[in-house]
Amino acid sequence: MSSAKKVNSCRICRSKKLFQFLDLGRQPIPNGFLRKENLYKKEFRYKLATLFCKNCRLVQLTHIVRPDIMFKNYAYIPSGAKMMMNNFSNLVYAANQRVKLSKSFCVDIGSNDGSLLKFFKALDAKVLGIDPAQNLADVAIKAGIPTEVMMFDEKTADKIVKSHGRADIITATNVVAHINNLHSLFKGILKLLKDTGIFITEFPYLLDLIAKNQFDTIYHEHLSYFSLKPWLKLIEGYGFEIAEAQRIQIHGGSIRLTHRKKRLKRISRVVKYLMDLEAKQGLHDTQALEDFSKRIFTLRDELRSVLKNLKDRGKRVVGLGAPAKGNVLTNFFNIGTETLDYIVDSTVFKHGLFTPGKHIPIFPEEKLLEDKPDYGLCLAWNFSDEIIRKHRVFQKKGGKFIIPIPEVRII
Ligand code: JHZ
Ligand code: ZN
Repeated sequence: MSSAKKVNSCRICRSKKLFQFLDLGRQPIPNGFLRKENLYKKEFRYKLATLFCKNCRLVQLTHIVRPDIMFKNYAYIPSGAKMMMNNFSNLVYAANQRVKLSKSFCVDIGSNDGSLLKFFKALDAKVLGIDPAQNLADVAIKAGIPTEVMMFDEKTADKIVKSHGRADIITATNVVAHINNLHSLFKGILKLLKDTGIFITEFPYLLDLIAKNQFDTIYHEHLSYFSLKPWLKLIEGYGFEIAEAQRIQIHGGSIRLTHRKKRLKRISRVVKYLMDLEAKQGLHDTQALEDFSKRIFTLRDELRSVLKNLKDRGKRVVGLGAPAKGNVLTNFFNIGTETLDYIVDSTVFKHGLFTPGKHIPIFPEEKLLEDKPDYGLCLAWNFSDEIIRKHRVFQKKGGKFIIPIPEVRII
């Protein structure tokens, strides 16, 4: 496979009736943070645009960047945000209500630094992480979370069953959107999960993404943007049903789904309710998506004009958080070091690096208080409450926050 491949048919239903609705241009990979010595090198850029499948309604990217380019050495860890850890603890609490965790076997797909599995382990479950990023697996293993460095699919599922046996619980948080072959994923889950087992997943929910202008969640890593309608079609093909669906706050609005082997004749009331809501919001049609696209261009003009006004008045602005989504926003809105002096972020891995595309330097969060800029543009807007709380001394000393999404707000 060359470094990027064009999508010609839908990932779930194989239909070729694909409608393009938002074009974010050519962008570098979203977690492609750069070392200083590499800044002069040419960065690869890949088209970033979205398609809507008129048959099953799955929203998906027009191009797939080769996964090893994006995931072998990964800069993102969830454990830098308290909100993430609370969410994981909550997931494990809910799982424990369904399956007695003590002595059960839990496999986490996309296990990152082992943050989620630590909560399962604390309840005496046997755990195994699966992740293609060697740098993060090393961190997890050091922390006592056994981890296999691999991508999960039908073939690797066989290997895991052979060496570890079948699982009582499989989790996959913020990772199914990253997987191209969803059919191989589900074939793998069928092999690995016991008949009595449950599969829990979380992903950003398309309903929130569209309603709250979260265009910067759209990046090369996220190949699919799910609503329940296409998701249900996918899981029913593998004999699963949704035993529980819960909208959660994480990442600006996600959905947590608990699956089990199909028992009921009909879909549950909550799933039906959510699918009706999706239809009402126009997600099963193209109009709402086209309107969303237009709103993003208005948002771009608004944010650029607020920032220009501040710069004209001699104010100093920095970025708060260097998430992948921040790189989409700064690249698409064309906001670089002429506007943001630097970005502060809690992730040690990102310190001393520069953002892809705009080359904005990243520093530890302590710099904010030492340097006292006038404004902080909250690029990790999904954690804005936590970030504002953390930087209350900056605020007390006159610092202000700019929240760019869903619309520009100054606090
Ligand atoms: P955050 C993540 O994307 C990861 P990203 C992943 N790509 C995914 O699928 C989506 O979510 C849904 C920093 N921070 O989570 C830490 C502070 O500096 O929004 C992170 O670098 N101070 C798998 O990369 C960034 O912000 C703080 O107080 O778009 C947040 O990244 C807090 C709370 C965070 O992710
Ligand atoms: Zn489709």
